[in-house]
Amino acid sequence: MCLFFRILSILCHQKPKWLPMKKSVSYLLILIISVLMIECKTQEKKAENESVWEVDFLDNFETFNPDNWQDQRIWVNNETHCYVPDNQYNTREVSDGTLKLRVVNAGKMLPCDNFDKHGNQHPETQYVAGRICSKNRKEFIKGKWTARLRMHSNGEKSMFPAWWILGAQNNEPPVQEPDETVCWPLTGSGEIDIFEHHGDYHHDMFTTGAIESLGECDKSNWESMRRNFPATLNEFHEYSVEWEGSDLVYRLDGKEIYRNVGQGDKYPEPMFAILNFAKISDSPMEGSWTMEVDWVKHEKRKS
Ligand SMILES: [Ca+2]
Ligand SMILES: [Ca+2]
Repeated sequence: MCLFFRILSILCHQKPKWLPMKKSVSYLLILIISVLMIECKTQEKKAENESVWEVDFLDNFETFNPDNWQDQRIWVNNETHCYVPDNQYNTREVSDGTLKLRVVNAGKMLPCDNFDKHGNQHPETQYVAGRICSKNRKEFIKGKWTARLRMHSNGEKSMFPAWWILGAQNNEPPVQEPDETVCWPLTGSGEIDIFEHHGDYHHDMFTTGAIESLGECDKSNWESMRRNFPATLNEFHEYSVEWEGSDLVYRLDGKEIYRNVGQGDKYPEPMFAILNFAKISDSPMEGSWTMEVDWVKHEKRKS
């Protein structure tokens, strides 16, 4: 039974000698009951969550675990940075229980081995960045994906960090298995963005929602199902998406903020997770930008 009922029961059967005024006792009781009711509700919510979901993947980032993640070198969106592997230039640091993904100004022009989907090689650049994916490591059909993360700064021009999931048959690098042949954003290569921050337009704001496929390679509507929401980006928050019936439900710290009604069944494929920090436009930057991730989790519904 909830703690609330136990304490209330004790209070109702004991006369408090240290409070002579009947009125004061009433006020105190009301206050205590209110606090306990909130506590009771929180406990019930937690119990409800535990009865619905079962964790089948959790990475707390105590180390960089190659069974869960691989570096992803790819050139998309005409971005000016180069993704580099193995924490080069401190772009993918794991320390003190968190992952730090960074964009870093290396201070000199560097060659880049990133290729776009048409086989074009990225030109030399002074900007390097971190990007990891769970492709061919941890892939799940539906369920619930959550990450706890924060930015070290936000709202600066060209910042483009993201936490998102992508269909496992996506045909972009790295292609490691024969069935990775489906072009973005068709089914098998669908995209759901859980957290994305565009520093050119937003301050303390993030975007969440699915990308609508228009049924052809590279044809999408990225506005129809995505929305912007306020959040204190330099504090840790939990950002999640889950399949509920045929809906996709988006939560900030467990509270529903948005829903793609009837869209869940359009993403029936196994999906993998991506965490990356991109630099989306030509605006210059100095030093480094950091996105810090405490953990990533996938849960499945208990049958
Ligand atoms: Ca695969
Ligand atoms: Ca952690």
